[in-house]
Amino acid sequence: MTDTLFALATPPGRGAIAVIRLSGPGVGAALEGLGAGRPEPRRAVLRRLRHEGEVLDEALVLRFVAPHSYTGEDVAELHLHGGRAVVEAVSAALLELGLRPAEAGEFTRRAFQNGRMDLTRAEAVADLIDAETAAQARQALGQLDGALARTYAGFRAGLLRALALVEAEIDFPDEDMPDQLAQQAGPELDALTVALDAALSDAGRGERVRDGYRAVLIGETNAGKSALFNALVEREAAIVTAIPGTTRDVLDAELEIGGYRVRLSDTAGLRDSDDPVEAEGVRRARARAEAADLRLWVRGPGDPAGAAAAYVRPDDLVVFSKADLAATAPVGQGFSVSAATGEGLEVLRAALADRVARDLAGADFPPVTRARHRRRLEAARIAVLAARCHLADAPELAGDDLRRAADALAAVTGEVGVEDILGEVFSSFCIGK
Ligand SMILES: Nc1nc2c(ncn2[C@@H]2O[C@H](COP(=O)(O)OP(=O)(O)O)[C@@H](O)[C@H]2O)c(=O)[nH]1
Ligand SMILES: [Mg+2]
Repeated sequence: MTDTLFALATPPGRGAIAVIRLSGPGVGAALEGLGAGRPEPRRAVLRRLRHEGEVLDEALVLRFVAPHSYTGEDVAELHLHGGRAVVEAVSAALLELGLRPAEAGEFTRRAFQNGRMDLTRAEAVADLIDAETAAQARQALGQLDGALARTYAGFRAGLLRALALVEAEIDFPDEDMPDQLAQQAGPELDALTVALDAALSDAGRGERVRDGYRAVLIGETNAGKSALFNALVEREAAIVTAIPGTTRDVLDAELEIGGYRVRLSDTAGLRDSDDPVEAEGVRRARARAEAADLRLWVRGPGDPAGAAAAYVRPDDLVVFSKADLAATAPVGQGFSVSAATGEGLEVLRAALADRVARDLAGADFPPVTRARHRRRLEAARIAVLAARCHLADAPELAGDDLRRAADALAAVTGEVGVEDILGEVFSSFCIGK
């Protein structure tokens, strides 16, 4: 039998209100045990909560009756006065009444298990709670609304139509229409491949919105990268000295630019070094330059094109640093900035915001927000391509391929293969959700 859970749903510590949430078959009994009776569902009522003769708090009590609740079970919310002592006392009373403290994500996990939401919506709940920028929240809300689940359901519907044709062919192989199957199921699979490609080729847009867009500063030693990094992140995060090779480790900082989350990295100047520590720093700098979504090539006055040039792509930003020192205007396209005086920084920030918005803003598909989704989409795509090859000559194999593809997509929303993915999905939740 399922047990009954409780958890503090609001942040721990002192506050105006603290909400403890209860879920499970024992909620009604627990409310009675606290002297709150069984309030009418969905009506906020003020109740004096007591335990063993002691008054614990005067609280607003809200009751939901299964299945019409967040978890699909009986649920209650106790809106307490937000002091530690009150929360402790009520928690202790609930423990004595036989309730169990919830683990991270357990409420939402029950909501999923009771069919209140699919896995993509459960993940959207976690993303919305974690959202720090407007774009992250927008994306999570879109996913919560079921946009992702509907897209994947559409893919699956196409697969099942193709599968029905294949199975008809297997069941009635002697019908005298040799090419019919390939003719009918072929276009369906081709359309599906195009759709899966489009969903996959969004260049990690959804993951970037969620986890941060990766921008990296690269250039020669002493180009002024660390000084610019500090100016952009508005604190003395990196050490700046006149000694070439000061920066070794990659330094990361999170920025919010134009409503998007950006992870900016400062790196070691790219040069060959006999110092094994610096050489390792340069190796890491090169790896980051390769992997980033955008490189800012920082060039000091008179810096040669140097090693960084090899990593710069046509769309990257070129930044001419130390504008306060430069005797003559730099040659070529780029942004002139001075970390020392702040000159040009706003223009550079605006250009960065434009770039991030251009790379991350809308596309036709609801974005793939997690590596978990991407892996399944890729598996589905491979299986569909295999089915396409087998369609004409080996319908049994094509049928197997299509079932594999359908299962891969169903795993995204949690309709099959559920047990092994639940831990992956719910481990990142906070307690009380
Ligand atoms: N005048 C001036 N000096 C700068 C500016 N930015 C950096 N520097 C100096 O250039 C040197 C190297 O700077 P740093 O940021 O450590 O370069 P990095 O090796 O590319 O990280 C230091 O002596 C800084 O004080 C700037 O905007 N103006
Ligand atoms: Mg540096």
